[in-house]
Amino acid sequence: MNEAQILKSYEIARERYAALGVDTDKAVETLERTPISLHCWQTDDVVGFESGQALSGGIQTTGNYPGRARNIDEVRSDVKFAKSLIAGRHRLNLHEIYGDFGGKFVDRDQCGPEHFESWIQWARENDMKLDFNSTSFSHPKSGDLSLANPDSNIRSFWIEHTKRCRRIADAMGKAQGDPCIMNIWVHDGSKDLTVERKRYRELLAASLDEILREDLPGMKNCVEAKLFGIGLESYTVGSMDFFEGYCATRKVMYTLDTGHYEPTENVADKVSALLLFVPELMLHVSRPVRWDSDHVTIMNDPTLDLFKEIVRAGALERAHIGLDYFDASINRIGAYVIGTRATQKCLLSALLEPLAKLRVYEDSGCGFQRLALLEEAKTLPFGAVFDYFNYKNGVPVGPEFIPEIEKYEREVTSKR
Ligand code: RNT
Ligand code: ZN
Repeated sequence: MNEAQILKSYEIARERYAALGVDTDKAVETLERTPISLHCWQTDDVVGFESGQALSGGIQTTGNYPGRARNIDEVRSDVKFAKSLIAGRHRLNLHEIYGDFGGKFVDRDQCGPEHFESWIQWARENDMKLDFNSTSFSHPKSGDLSLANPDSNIRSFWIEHTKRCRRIADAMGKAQGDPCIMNIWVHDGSKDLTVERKRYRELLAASLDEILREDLPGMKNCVEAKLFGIGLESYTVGSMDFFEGYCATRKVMYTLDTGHYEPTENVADKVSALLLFVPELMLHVSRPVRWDSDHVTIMNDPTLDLFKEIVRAGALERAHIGLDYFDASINRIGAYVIGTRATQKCLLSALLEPLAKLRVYEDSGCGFQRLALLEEAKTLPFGAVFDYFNYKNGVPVGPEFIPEIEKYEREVTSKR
């Protein structure tokens, strides 16, 4: 598409939306200033730089497409390249195992802000802010239980790790002048029947209370609920009910991973209910296929509905957008870019909903009119607005990013 076509299509789209009371310029501006936290782990199949331990903790990547990032320089290069194909200013979400350990083995109870100095500097140079995650999987002490382990030695090890991670996040937040959001996800659960459901949950709550005790104003905490893990199918300590209660009583941000619910559950419906009782949401936008398979995010109905619910709830400021998928079966940078652009498409589509008019219909009991407009909104010239957004921000429009990724593969990732 050439410039004239993009602008002409956008002009027409702007008028079509304006006729329904929607300001497309405003929607584009909102999209531009809404950061997406890019998950560094899409570049290397969640391996990190600690010791190359096999992925454990109930999560799994499938596929072995060539070109995985093998070290800190390759991860940085891939993130930087992916970012160049995505409009807007974004954040980078790091896990503890991605520290700059300088070739030395640094155990999880030894990590500190010094291992993330170079990331803080790199992020500043590349105009990104950092988010963070403690890492309790892929370690000899991970087992089936970490923060909920009845063995106080193992439990203390993970409490110490998570406390240190909070201090790292605090240092990041202070350095970037904006709170670093740190996610705590633990895989704790049981493969087979357990008669100690309550006991493990008591332990998890107590461990978290201890971890969160230190006042660290440079960071914000979020905790992630889950349905089940591979090899941990019968019981998950940190279930949705557990974390809903925990977040509501402790006033902690809830991490809503779209792959962590029953396959027929409506994840979008949770937004308004949770936001009445928890302070904020962290989203892990993913795509479950039959299970928590972490397929690449696409513009599908569940994701569109999720963002519509956030916009309808007026909750864009209280819902932080992060990605969480790991596909190793296709070009990983391609997967990164498809998923991030798809997330932006879903948010834009939500921002372009003729909400004021729909609400008037709803308030006056006009059920047919409301359904008709919801249907018609689906075929409005959304694509022209998304193309304009990318054009305006100097990134490839439409499928133009495909050859760019092919070139990077030829020149960089295929040589690894
Ligand atoms: C696992 C959780 C968690 C991880 C990342 C790597 O089921 O979704 O968020 O995917 O921390
Ligand atoms: Zn997640």
